[in-house]
Amino acid sequence: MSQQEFVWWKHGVIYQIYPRSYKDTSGNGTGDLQGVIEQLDYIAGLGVSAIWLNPFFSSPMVDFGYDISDYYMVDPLFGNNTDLLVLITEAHKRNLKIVLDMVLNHTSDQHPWFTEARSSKDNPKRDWYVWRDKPNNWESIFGGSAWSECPFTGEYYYHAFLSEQPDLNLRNPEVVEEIKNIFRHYLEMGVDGFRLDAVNTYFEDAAWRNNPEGVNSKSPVAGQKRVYNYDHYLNYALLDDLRVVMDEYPDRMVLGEVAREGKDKNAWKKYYGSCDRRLDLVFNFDLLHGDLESDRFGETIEAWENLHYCSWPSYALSSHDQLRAISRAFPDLPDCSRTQKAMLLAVFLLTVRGTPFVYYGEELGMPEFKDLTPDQIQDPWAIRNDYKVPTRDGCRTPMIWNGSKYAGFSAVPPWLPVSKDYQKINAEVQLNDPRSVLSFYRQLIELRNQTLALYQGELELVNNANGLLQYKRIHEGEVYQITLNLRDESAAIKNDGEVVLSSSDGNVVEGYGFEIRKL
Ligand code: ISL
Repeated sequence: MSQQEFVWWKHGVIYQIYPRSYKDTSGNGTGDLQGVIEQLDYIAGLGVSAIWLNPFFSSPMVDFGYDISDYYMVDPLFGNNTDLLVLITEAHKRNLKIVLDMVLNHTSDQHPWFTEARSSKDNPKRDWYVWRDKPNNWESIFGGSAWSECPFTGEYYYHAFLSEQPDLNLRNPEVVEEIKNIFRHYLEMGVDGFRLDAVNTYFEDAAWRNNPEGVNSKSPVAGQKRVYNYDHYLNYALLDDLRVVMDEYPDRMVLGEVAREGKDKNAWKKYYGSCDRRLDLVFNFDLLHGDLESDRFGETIEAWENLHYCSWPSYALSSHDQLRAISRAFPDLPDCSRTQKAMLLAVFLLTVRGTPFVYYGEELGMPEFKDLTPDQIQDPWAIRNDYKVPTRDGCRTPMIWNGSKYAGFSAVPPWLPVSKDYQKINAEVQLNDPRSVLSFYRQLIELRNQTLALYQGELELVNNANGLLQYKRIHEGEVYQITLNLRDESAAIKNDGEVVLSSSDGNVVEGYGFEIRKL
């Protein structure tokens, strides 16, 4: 592979780790940074290029780290600042980049900035947050009003998420300066990039206009169309400003989460900016929600291929916020092994044009934990909405390392239960089985890393009808054809070229089978 042509965040695979659930070395039932360090050889063995870690900074953990109370400190639950330095150094030794999750929309209500700000109207930190003397009709994404009354001053502060997550006032230049300091602090330390949380919620309408009520939301707890507190034009300006800081350092990447799906990609375009790279990547929700009906894969490809050529696509099928793909895919699939389903999803994710995100455990075909009991549920979103929304805990259960008690994740009962079938589906078993999902991921990522057409080539959609998805990846004279049979019926396909990877022998791709062919 020519290193010059291989841009890590574009062509490599990004592996997402929810540190709380990866590996517990301290014996408290939650994962930690030492646990990630211990598993770096395993991660490097996958062939991925980078690790994105969900937040591990000081936090009261009301939203499991998305409520930060000190941006400069690792929370003791996860270790200490030295562990982070070791993690960066050890990852780099293995050619792995490190991407940190930066929550800039809000802090914890326990952050000293907020405890100061709320203490009085004339506190110097007052203007670091968003205040108003009376609420408007904006709803929190997590349910209820987006405004909470401050007991000390009688004013209301705005929170797009939980009341414990007050929104920062990003119109205040002092706040932006501080964010730049945080960025530089970690960039100096050697961090390779940031995943910016919820970038579409950064700014709100300055006139506080009410949102139109009750339309167009799939959420059972937040029904209004967020016209005045989403996608504000200042969001883009802030991202441009932060880009300047990123560019002070070579080869760094900035990825923004935009929790949206759909064919209209105009909103995404703005987050990418022009070819000046506002955001390098936008983490979208196209294939993260709902059932994965066969047409959605091809339709999603089409939509992304129609976007401006500078907007490099990204694809994720699973994350820490949504049901794991293996459990969402093809719900009425008859009698077909989970192993092959997981491989089929992997072929899509790892051969489509764009940056693939692999969520920890996905490489094992790790399922969603579906029937958590109310006393096991930890997710504040689910709990505060009386379990009317699907809990996000089911996709956050511990990594399944081996068949020992607690799946080798921890020596003590973990913060969430381990998958019921962990004795069959776990990393150790699969490392020793050449036909396992894990072996398949390793093989496929290696193929991808070595094949310009697969990691960088143009994409040409050949077929997207009746559950048969075919596309070509083309780089100069090199052409690969990918076939995904997303239905329960065999498909005869043309047998030109040479089969590189296939679920079956011969010229028929069986139901839910796949094939990669070099033409
Ligand atoms: O989790 C969701 C409901 O399914 C999403 O809509 C989520 O609110 C959105 O993706 C923003 O998520 C991010 O910020 C949240 C945090 O709870 C999520 O874990 C994080 O990914 C607040 O910081």
